[in-house]
Amino acid sequence: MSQAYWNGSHSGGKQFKELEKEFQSSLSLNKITVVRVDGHLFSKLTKNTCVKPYDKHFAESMRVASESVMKETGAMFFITHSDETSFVFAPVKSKHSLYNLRVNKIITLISGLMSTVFTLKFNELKPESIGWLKLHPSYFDARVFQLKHTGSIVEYMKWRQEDCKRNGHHGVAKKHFSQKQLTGLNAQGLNELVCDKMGIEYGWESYPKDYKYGFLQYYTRSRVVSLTYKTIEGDMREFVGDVLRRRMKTITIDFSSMKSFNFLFELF
Ligand SMILES: Nc1nc2c(ncn2[C@@H]2O[C@H](COP(=O)(O)OP(=O)(O)OP(=O)(O)O)[C@@H](O)[C@H]2O)c(=O)[nH]1
Ligand SMILES: [Mg+2]
Repeated sequence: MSQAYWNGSHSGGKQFKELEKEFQSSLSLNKITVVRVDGHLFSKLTKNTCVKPYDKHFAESMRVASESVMKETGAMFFITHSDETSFVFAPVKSKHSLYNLRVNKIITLISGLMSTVFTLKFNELKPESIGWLKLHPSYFDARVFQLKHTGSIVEYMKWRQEDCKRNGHHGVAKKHFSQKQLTGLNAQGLNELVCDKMGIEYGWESYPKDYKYGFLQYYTRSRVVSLTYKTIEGDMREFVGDVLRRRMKTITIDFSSMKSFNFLFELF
């Protein structure tokens, strides 16, 4: 019979906890928090399982996974395009919120949840992808940072949308032009190629707005909400009235042509 090894207190435990602490950090109070997740090596996943350059099932899987993270974590809203989503959290008031503000917890739990829900949804919408997924599990990286001012959020979202447009142009261009023809083209060159030089049928305008601009999903609050903004379709839409319960809304905004961001600040 083997000798019992447990003596009630492991003297090494304290030492290992100290080692763990070396790589632990916490977020600050009273700042806006942004967590961005991005699919790890999703070029391979999409190349082998998705319609090019835009696959509505892939986009829906991203939306559903992002929504589940928003519900679980209490993020105020998220923006998403391609294989990435940015979650925006209101200034943190208590150190007991958002996984006690522990960076390791935040990025691992959010990327874990995103990966699980994305895989389930993707497999449900594209059952034929199961063979690929079993050999190459799909999962996300995550990073977190904080901002002092609400204005910086707008700048951040504009930046991500530029990325969305550039990737979108590239995706459309790749479908119609050889790599040789695209070599050396910068973002502006790609933009001109896709928006000006191609027929309307195959051109930029014919692609879904989610692909071209990404989209934003948020909760309306249980108070009077008055939002006015220019939609991608060009019309002014207004939501005014008492909203008695939290409702999820999905909208698409062209940040580059947007004049007022008041509705975003209403969310804070
Ligand atoms: N076919 C297809 N590809 C898509 C779609 N959405 C995103 N992608 C692809 O997803 C990839 C995302 O690019 P990145 O995140 O830069 O590259 P990655 O391979 O994920 O690499 P890392 O993020 O660095 O791990 C690009 O290759 C896009 O073309 C889609 O709807 N259809
Ligand atoms: Mg990626």
